[in-house]
Formats: sequence, structure tokens, C-alpha cells
Amino acid sequence: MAYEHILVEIEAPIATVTLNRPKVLNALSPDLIHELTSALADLDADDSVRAVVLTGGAKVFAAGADIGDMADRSAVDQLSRDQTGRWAPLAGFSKPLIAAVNGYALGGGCEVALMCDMIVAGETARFGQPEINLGIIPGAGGTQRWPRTAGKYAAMEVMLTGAPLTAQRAHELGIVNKVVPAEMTIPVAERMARQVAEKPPLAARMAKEAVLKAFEAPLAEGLASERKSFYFLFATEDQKEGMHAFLEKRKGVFKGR
Ligand code: DAK
Repeated sequence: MAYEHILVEIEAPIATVTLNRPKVLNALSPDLIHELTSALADLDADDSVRAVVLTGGAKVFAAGADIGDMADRSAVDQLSRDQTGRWAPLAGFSKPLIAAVNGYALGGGCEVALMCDMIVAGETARFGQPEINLGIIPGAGGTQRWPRTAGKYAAMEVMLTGAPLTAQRAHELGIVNKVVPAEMTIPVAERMARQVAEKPPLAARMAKEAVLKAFEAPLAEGLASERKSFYFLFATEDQKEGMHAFLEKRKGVFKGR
């Protein structure tokens, strides 16, 4: 598929997806969202890809949903376009997904970053939910993912003041893994992706699934699910390879089987 609003670069075993509407600070138009989620669905199905970096490039991650597209829509328009379902290939992406954030990650842009599994931020990155300034609230998970990660009080501050947080503050609150000089954001995220891509992919997938379950399930259910995934992994070739490689003092070669 040819893309107009994103760039997709596959350098197996990783891929980098770049949001690419620089004139409007990568505002998330319906077409961009469609391209992004289609690309992610393809990458999820591509066995040569084991981890993905999502970025907006050197200057901006994304300044949110496209306000021009939303301004005159009715409530029924919003409902009938099923925008929530549209994010499923991102929120449900089965492989490790790392956001590389430079500049603004605002509104839907911040929510996209929060749907990723790890976030690398450039020193000048800014994370915020300014929807309140527009008379709305976050609509792609922000009100739920912020408090689950950064806690109630930081979440309230971000939602109610609309003021963005610095990369450093976001790091202190636990929504950013690493803060690096801006020119290093994408290389560092790609390095992390390569590190993760060396791991047995089925174990990576189950680890991701298990951690995400902690945000949704009661403890007993999460623990039961973790145990089943743990047992399941003993049915994989990669588990045999991983343990025998350790015993034979060599590096394991993992096939995702
Ligand atoms: N939409 C459309 N255009 C945008 C934009 C946006 N979100 N953000 C920036 N632009 C455009 C500007 O209009 C400007 O275009 P021109 O005037 O040059 O044609 C260009 O990008 C450069 O922006 P500025 O001139 O404003 O640049 P500055 O450096 O002065 O300011 C800024 C940067 C990021 C502080 C400022 O642009 C800004 O405040 N932007 C809006 C940020 C914002 O309010 N974001 C939240 C949008 S609401 C849903 C899921 C999610 C959502 C909705 C529904 N469902 C599942 C139902 C999400 C909602 C949102 O994200």
C-alpha cells in the first residue's frame, strides 16, 4: 500500500513508522489514522518484523486530532464514524511498540504515545491533553491511561489545566522510559527495538499481553492468565532453544515457534 501521510521503513527485524504531515504538526486526520492503523496491521502480520518504532520525526510527534476536521462535526457524526474502533490495530498491536517522541505529543498525539509500550523522549518533548481548551475531553484513552500510569493527581493536572508537561516531568511520573538529546530520540528507540527484537518473539508477545492485562484485570485473574502463558511457552521451540543455549553457553537463535 502506498502511503501519503506516513512513512514506513522496514529494516528487519525492526520497522519504523513516521507520521508525516509536518505542515500541520502531524495532526491526526482520519486519513492519517487509517494509514497508520493499516500499516500497523500489516506489520503485525509480517513475521520478519519483531518490534516497531513509532515516531513523528525530528520536530514534532503529533499535535492531536485534526481540529479542522472535527470543528463542525455533530455528536452523531462522531459516534457513527466509530473512531474508537479505528485505534484497535494500535492499542491491540501484538509486538513491542516503542514511541520516539520529539516536540509536541498533544491530545490524540499523546494518547497514541500512551498506547505504545515504551516511550523515548527528546529533551524538548512536551506531553499534554489540551482538549479542555477546545471544550472536549480526551477521546482515545487519555483519561484512563494517564491515571493508571502517572496517578490521579498528575492526570487531573494534565486534563484540567490543559498545560503540557516537559519530558523530564513525564519521566519522573513514569510515562517516559528515557529522556535523551533530541537528535538521539529515534536512534535510541531503534536501538531498544533491536534489543527487544533479538528476544524470542512469542515470549515478548506474552510478556506484553501479561503486563497490559494488569491494567484491566483483578490481580487473581491477571496471575492466572500469566501462569497459563508461562506454561504455554514450554510448548514452544524457542523455550527449548533459549534454555539449551544457556546451558551450552551460546547465544540462542529464536524462530518464533
Ligand atoms: N489540528 C489541525 N491543525 C493543527 C493542529 C491540530 N491539532 N495543531 C497544529 N495545527 C496546525 C496549525 O493550525 C498551523 O497551521 P497553519 O496555520 O500554518 O495553516 C500549523 O499546524 C502550525 O501550528 P502553529 O502555528 O499553531 O504552531 P505553534 O508552534 O505556534 O504552536 C501548538 C504549536 C502545538 C502549541 C499549537 O499548534 C496547538 O495548540 N495545536 C493544537 C493542539 C491541540 O489542541 N491538540 C488537541 C486536539 S483535540 C477521538 C480520539 C481522539 C481525539 C478525538 C476523538 N475519538 C476516538 C472519538 C483527539 C482529540 C484531540 O487531539
